[in-house]
Amino acid sequence: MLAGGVGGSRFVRGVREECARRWPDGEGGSEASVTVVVNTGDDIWLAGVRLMPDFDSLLYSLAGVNDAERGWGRAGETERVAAELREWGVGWPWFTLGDLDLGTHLARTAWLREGATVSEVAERLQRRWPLGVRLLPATDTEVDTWVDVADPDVPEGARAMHFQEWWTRYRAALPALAFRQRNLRAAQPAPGVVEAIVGSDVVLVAPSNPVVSIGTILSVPGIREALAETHAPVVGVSPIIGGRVVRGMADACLPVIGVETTAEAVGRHYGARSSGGLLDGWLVDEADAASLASLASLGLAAASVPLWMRDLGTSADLAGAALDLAGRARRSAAPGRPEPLDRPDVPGAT
Ligand code: FO1
Repeated sequence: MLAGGVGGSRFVRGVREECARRWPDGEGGSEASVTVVVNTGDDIWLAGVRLMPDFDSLLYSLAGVNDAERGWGRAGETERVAAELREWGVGWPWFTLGDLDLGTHLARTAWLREGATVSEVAERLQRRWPLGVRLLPATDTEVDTWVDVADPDVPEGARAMHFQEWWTRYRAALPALAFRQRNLRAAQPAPGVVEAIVGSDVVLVAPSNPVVSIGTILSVPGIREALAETHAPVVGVSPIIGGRVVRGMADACLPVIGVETTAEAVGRHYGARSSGGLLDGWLVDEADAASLASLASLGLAAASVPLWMRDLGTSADLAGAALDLAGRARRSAAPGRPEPLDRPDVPGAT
């Protein structure tokens, strides 16, 4: 799977649950093995420590120690150190580093300082809890996303700030001109990423931010190529329902790359693999069923199902619908081949 943090977590938990339903009794509750390629564009050095917000959101959520209400950080968090840091004027006053969460950042930073790579650190962090899935950072290179925002007070008319400042301080309300990932040219997929994509049976694209989460993963040189190469069907889930963002602020990001905030426009933006794009299948909400014919005409296997992930059950149902659509996409690519992933009915399928 390709995933960002907050939007990705629920879907990844749903996939883990659905795999345990379909292929029970393996390690971590299921015989299926799930690898998640995680966005690292939101990562940042702050107050002397390395933060990996999307990775941590997935880690905490899969471990069941996340703050589900806020969508980030640890449950039962306290903020004593954050209060001290504010007194010292270290870090950002609008950005809270919880005490338990800081433990993770300190451990990560210590290991990085000792010479471990980002993916080695990610592996060590995952050893603490039985997650049932493997999390891989998209790249070991620091590709932090920066945002160009219009600023009439500077001679250039624009200034750059880290994505986290734009997102948390300004709640994405400052008009963005462009998103740029640092060091992209030097970046390579982290060890295991290409192998996971090329060697998998199904690739799922989570309903995460198409620009700053999925877009960043795809911009790491080598990842798009792996997705083009894989024999697995690639199926995405729309993060937009009825013209509205499900979670997060993707509606502030999509216009920056000239994409409308609709499920159909995001599907078009990703494009059909048969014509050089990313996807074989695209899952939209029932509210967007009117776009199915037009999506099918692009060469996408498209289906509409309820996309709202209200709880683990609805998240698992959505994961099941994505796997079913993958089965359909695979069958149309290789007719007659037996399909182990299927359940008989995909409601709303065209
Ligand atoms: N989001 C906020 O809106 N305010 C915060 O103070 C904040 C702190 C924070 C600390 C660690 C961490 O891993 C994530 C944190 N987030 C915070 C969430 C994060 O900024 C974004 O939601 C994601 O990067 C976008 O997916």
